[in-house]
Amino acid sequence: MQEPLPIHNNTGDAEFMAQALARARSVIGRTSPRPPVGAVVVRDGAVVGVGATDPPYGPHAEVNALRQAGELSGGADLYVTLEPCCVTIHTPPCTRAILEAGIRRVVVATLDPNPLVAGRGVAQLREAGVEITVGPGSAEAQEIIRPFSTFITRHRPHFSAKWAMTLDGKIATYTGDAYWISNEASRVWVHNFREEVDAIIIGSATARLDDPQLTVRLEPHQHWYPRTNRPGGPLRVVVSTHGDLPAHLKLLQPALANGTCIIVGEGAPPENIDRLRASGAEVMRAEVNQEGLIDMQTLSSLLEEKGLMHVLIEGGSQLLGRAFDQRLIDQVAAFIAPRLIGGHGAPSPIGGMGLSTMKHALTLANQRSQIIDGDILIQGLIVYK
Ligand code: AOF
Ligand code: ZN
Repeated sequence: MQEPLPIHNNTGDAEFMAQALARARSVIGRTSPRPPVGAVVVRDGAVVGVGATDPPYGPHAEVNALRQAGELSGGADLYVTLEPCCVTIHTPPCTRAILEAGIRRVVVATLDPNPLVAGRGVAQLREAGVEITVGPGSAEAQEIIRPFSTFITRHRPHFSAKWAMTLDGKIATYTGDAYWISNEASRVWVHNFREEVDAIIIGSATARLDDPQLTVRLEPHQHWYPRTNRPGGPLRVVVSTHGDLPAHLKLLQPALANGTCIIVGEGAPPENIDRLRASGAEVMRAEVNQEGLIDMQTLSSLLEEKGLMHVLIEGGSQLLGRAFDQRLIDQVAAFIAPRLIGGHGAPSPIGGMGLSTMKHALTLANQRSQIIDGDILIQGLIVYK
């Protein structure tokens, strides 16, 4: 009599993938320029190994999970939030590690948008006789790697824009006061978002008026979920064509200058550059356009060269306007606070040239709206036509 085929119960796929996704989330903002990935090794219905992508250029998620599982990997199932890689870029291919460990089945949430992998990873494993399932948790997995997808396919960072405006559409009063528009709970939301990005960028007017710190300030209980530690937080970037930022700014004090990068125009006076460097900040020069402003495409390339996958533009109106005009904003998080201030001199979130007709107005995909303690938060991906 032939031995009956083993019955594999795959109903746990969603549950185990959820664990892998939680691992991936814990390293968002810590892996650039590589995607944050999570992996879980399951044997006889029990988790025997977990792993996430290390900071560059340590092991990938799969290798960390397989190492933890050790001998127990033989015949086990692997849940991974991104298709295992099959090429050596900085680390050996995960497909090889999976085959060497004797994994029986691999459950993948989504394929790798990297053109060097893009389906070849799962094809290689399938050919070697590994059972493959693609799909559980795909929506969440794609959301987690969205900045990486933009970065690897468009060769530029994924730009998110965040602003808080009053009910009458202003981001500051006519005198420039903006403390505070949104409420405290909304600001906690912003700090959680900052936790996930690689850099925060602002224009020089915002740097002067708001004198922000651009750091992540969260009490332990305010975190959305557990994250691995990230010394230094996101890189702070200020765009200042002339490099003439006042020396008293918080960003230029010893505690913050290290980890702050000032992007100046190629014609910025050398004494300004020297002064900024003396504060401890990094200074980079960028081309300027015909209007004498730093060219946004050059700016984007500089940030890409620094390996920054996700850059959050926190204003102001001018910088967001120029990014919008150049079709660089990929995603928005806009807070609308139930406050009114009026004034034709009070700025709105996006300046720049703008669009001439409503017919051309850009819309949002994956739109999400929520109320945070009375403020309204609208999020979405910008659809360019
Ligand atoms: C995986 N697991 O955890 C990650 C993957 O420069 P390297 O050698 O680290 O390779 C980076 C590429 O590997 C990256 O572009 C993406 O295609 C993939 N990332 N793959 O199997 C992981 N982070
Ligand atoms: Zn890999």
